[in-house]
Amino acid sequence: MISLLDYGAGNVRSLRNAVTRLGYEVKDVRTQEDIRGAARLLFPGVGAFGAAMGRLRELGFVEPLRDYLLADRPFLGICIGLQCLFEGSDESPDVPGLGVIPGRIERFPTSALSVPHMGWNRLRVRRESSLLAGLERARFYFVHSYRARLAAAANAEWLLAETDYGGPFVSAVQRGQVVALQFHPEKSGIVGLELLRRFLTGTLTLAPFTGTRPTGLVPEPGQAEPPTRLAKRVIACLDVRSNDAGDLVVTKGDQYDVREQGEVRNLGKPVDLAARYYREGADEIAFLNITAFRDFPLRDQPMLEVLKRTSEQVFVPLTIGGGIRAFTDAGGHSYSALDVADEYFRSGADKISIGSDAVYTVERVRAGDVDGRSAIEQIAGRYGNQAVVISIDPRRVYLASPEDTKHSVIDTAVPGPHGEHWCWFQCTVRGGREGRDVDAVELAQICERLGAGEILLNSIDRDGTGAGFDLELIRAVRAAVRIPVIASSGAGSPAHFVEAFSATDADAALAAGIFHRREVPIAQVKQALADAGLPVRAA
Ligand code: 1PR
Repeated sequence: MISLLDYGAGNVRSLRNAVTRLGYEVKDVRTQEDIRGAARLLFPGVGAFGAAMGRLRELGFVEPLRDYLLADRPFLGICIGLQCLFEGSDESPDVPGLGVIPGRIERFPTSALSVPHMGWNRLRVRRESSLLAGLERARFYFVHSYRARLAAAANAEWLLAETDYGGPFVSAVQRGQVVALQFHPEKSGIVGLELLRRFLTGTLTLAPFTGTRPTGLVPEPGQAEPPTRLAKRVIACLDVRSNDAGDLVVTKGDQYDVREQGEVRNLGKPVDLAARYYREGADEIAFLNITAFRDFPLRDQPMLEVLKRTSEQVFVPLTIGGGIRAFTDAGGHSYSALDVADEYFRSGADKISIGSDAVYTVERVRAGDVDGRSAIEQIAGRYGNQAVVISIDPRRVYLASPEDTKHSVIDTAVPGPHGEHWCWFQCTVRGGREGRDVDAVELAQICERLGAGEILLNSIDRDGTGAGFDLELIRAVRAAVRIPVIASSGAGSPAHFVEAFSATDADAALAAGIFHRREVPIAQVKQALADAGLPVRAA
């Protein structure tokens, strides 16, 4: 029996699923007594530092939790669950942390880095621990905008592992049976499950802290290890919709047209395909409910069921998009975009993606209609920025002269039908059916300002063509924002992934058709990236 400290701030379904998968039962902590009586306590902090600490305080959990930690009883904190152990965080400067570990949590500098630090990175293990033995070379999934810095004298005795991202930060701490991780073992595939299993099963061993030198903080001369590098992510995307027989299928369009001789293309069953991509080494899986703009997703029970079943067997991040917007049903009952997102998170999503509604929001912002209640702000406020992806569906609009538009224009090497070499990237809504007067660069910038954590950058021109990613589009958007950008649409070969990562600063690349049709295995893409010297998580 494992006690789970879920204080209701966000989605911890992934962790529940992982623990259940390992054969343990989860008991929710509801009272102070539950903390005092726990045999093993899991604390997957979610959301913002201030909200997490505020909730612990409201529930009267701070003192029992401190007592539990100081008594060296088995504890595993994850992400914010690590940060809360420190004295405080710049994320919520007036809110004290649990103060068990000396030091403060600071934001990553955004000047030269994509923030959040999102994706698969390595650890430099600084002390021998049975928790990490043999996993020293493994990659784990991180997603966070704040981090604990190493502070030699103050917290060296806690340091278990460090990771580099714009300099070193604390990625794991341990003292006796108390462990906390900045990364998410429940989203780190097989190695993450193995790490969780070690915590759940035995008594952890840890080499003693000698105190002679702050372990690992200052490498001995000549012993400096190379910095760890964040891997470029490879994402498999499943466009899902009902076919004409009413079955939910994975489909795939050519430039967003998913019908072939009048029929919706059927490329497989969503849960089976997602599970296959997980086994084959996809770093993330995305589902896009592509006809959700017509229907109300909360009534789409089969889609929610697909999510639930997928999250029980896929232990890498799961993104769901489609239909995230406010809605009033036939009975006059109104639902907010947050209500829809809540249901997606409850069903197993780690991130949600917003398409059409983001375009309408940007139009409103531009018109000065700003009330702080956009879907992006509401969902990021509740689940954190990293949980909000903006899916952009742009199409090239060619111009004879850059003066012909007020939008961000590029001088393109891919000329238009009449030899035009100027173009802008027009955002569309409703699955590419309708162009709007917003360009992709402006959309990305405004959404970032509102709190989006990542951009999924499709291209209607390249979708399903196998002609390679639209590098000019990726460069234009990447240069305009600090949040991670996923290159999408047009992958036809492993070389296209290498090109996307070598010729642009994309953080991740996504493909659909080549994976569904088994033309290129994910492992082959990873191998090509590794051969090109790019950091990847082995498939
Ligand atoms: O507008 O919030 O309801 O979200 C709808 C979502 O569904 C959006 O994210 C939109 O991109 C997606 N969508 C809508 N219609 C289609 C369609 O294809 N008819 N799919 C669609 C978009 C694009 C990619 C695709 C890549 C890679 N799919 O995600 O997977 O282009 O394909 P490739 O590797 O085969 O080239 P809302």
